[in-house]
Amino acid sequence: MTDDQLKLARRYLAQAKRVVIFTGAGISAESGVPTFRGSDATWKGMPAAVASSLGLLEQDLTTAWEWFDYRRTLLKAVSPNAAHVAVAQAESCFAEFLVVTQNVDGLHQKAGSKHIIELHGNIWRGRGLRTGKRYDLPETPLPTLPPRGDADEPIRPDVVLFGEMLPAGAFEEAELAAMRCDACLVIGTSGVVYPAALIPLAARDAGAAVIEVNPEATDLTPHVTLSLRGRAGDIVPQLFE
Ligand code: BV8
Repeated sequence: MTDDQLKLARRYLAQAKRVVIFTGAGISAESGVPTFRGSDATWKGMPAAVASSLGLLEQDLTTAWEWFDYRRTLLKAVSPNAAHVAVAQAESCFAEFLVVTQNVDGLHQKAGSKHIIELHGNIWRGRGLRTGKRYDLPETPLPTLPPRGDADEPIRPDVVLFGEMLPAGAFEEAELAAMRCDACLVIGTSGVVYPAALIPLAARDAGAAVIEVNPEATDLTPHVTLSLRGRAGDIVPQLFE
């Protein structure tokens, strides 16, 4: 990232009244959370996209929970990084400010962000298989797999698996915010997962400045206003200074 690019990005944000922050696994990388498509993205020989698939959960709920509870134990030890904190602190500086995240790690909440849409759910919650009732599951490792809810109903992770619909209304609410915003900051996503990846494109189509922060070029790079090469923890705090 050059000084001129940083100045331009800061100007776009300074002039914005309504901001959407769209995040992916990369914003949590510097907290020590493995990304999905990095070299570390396999578990028991399965790629993350298989371990996080509806097929595996339907076939073997216990193994699906072993995968999710393994990630929960990793997450228990990590904290939000400078990028999460900068995003949380920026919230009060704008008339409208919304975090739209693909992540399920809860680190935006931990950093203090208040206005968040979790497009893919949250790894710290479960959902009853029969009733759909949601349960907070803060304890990890879980005492029994799968965890049980009221009337001993089995509980599944309250996350959106590959092949599943997003939570009712979440995508639509995020898309509306993207179409209204003046600036959309895209942090740490490869832009390959749909329909989530449509959010920054909706912002661009509605005339917003779309600024990407990523050490690498991504599928979204050709569509953004400005692509800042570098790590979220280094760049994002500078954008809101
Ligand atoms: C749907 C929750 C339709 C679970 C996640 C074939 C079969 C089945 C489905 C499909 C298929 N082909 C296409 C699909 C659709 C599929 C999809 O898009 N697949 C992709 C992979 C091709 N989408 C779905 O299945 C979605 N549902 O389509 O339903 C439907 C219609 C009718 C009826 C029924 C269904 C649901 C998708 C949601 C999946 N769940 N998470 C869990 O966490 O286990 S998505 C998962 O990937 C995570 O949430 C993750 O965040 C997300 C997206 O990935 P990224 O966040 O971008 O992470 P990635 O590792 O890819 O990239 C990290 C980036 O960070 C990199 O660019 C890297 O350079 C950068 N980075 C690294 N370090 C840093 C950094 N950036 C900044 N700073 C750093 N330090």
